[in-house]
Amino acid sequence: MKVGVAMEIVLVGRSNVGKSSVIRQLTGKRIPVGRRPGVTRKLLRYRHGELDIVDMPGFGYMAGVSRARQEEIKTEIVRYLEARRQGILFAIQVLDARAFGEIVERWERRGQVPIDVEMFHFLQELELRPIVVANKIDLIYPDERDEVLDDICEKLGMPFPWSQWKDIIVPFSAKTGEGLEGLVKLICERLIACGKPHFIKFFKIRRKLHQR
Ligand SMILES: Nc1nc2c(ncn2[C@@H]2O[C@H](COP(=O)(O)OP(=O)(O)OP(=O)(O)O)[C@@H](O)[C@H]2O)c(=O)[nH]1
Ligand SMILES: [Mg+2]
Repeated sequence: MKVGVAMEIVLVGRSNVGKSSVIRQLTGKRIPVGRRPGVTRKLLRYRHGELDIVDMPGFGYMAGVSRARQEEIKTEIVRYLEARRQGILFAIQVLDARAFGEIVERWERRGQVPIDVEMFHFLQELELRPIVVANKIDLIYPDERDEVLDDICEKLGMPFPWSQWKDIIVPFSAKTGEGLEGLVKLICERLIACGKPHFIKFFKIRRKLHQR
């Protein structure tokens, strides 16, 4: 790694799961979000001093984007992660907690490895220690959340209960901010583990947490 080159944290996930909204919550930056899948078509880089937060284009279905192009985007993401591996501190994989189970089952019925599951294993293979953000948790009734989170973990290859994987998965709502403390805690742990605890200053929430 050359001196002066920023390190990065990358956010990956299917289109429309809320990646850009999660970055908004974490940094307070006015980042474009949208209702239609495929708002972030190109990789967006938000620089804070020596840290880049990288908003990757979503993979999978996107409104008005051909299948071939969707495949290309997935390949570009994989190539990017491989090529930049040394500069990436860790990855954040965002899922739509409500939609995840059904989408995975649809892929499995077709005899295919679901793209999100493949991505999670790929991030682990690259030793990018992914944090899984189970986003849009506000759309799930509180008494159903444990079951949904158990199911997500199982589908990602981590046996239930989900509570034993709290160093990997965090329920979150980029809409209400619920779970923000849990997510920031995991980011802090990852930053400490890679010797960059001072980077936490780039997250707006740090100030909020400290004010409490
Ligand atoms: N209810 C709810 N809606 C959310 C949440 N997070 C994001 N959304 C909504 O989901 C939609 C997509 O959000 P984005 O942040 O643009 O998603 P993205 O993953 O960046 O999407 P692409 O750029 O298309 O890949 C927007 O309408 C958001 O307002 C959440 O936690 N709860
Ligand atoms: Mg986006």
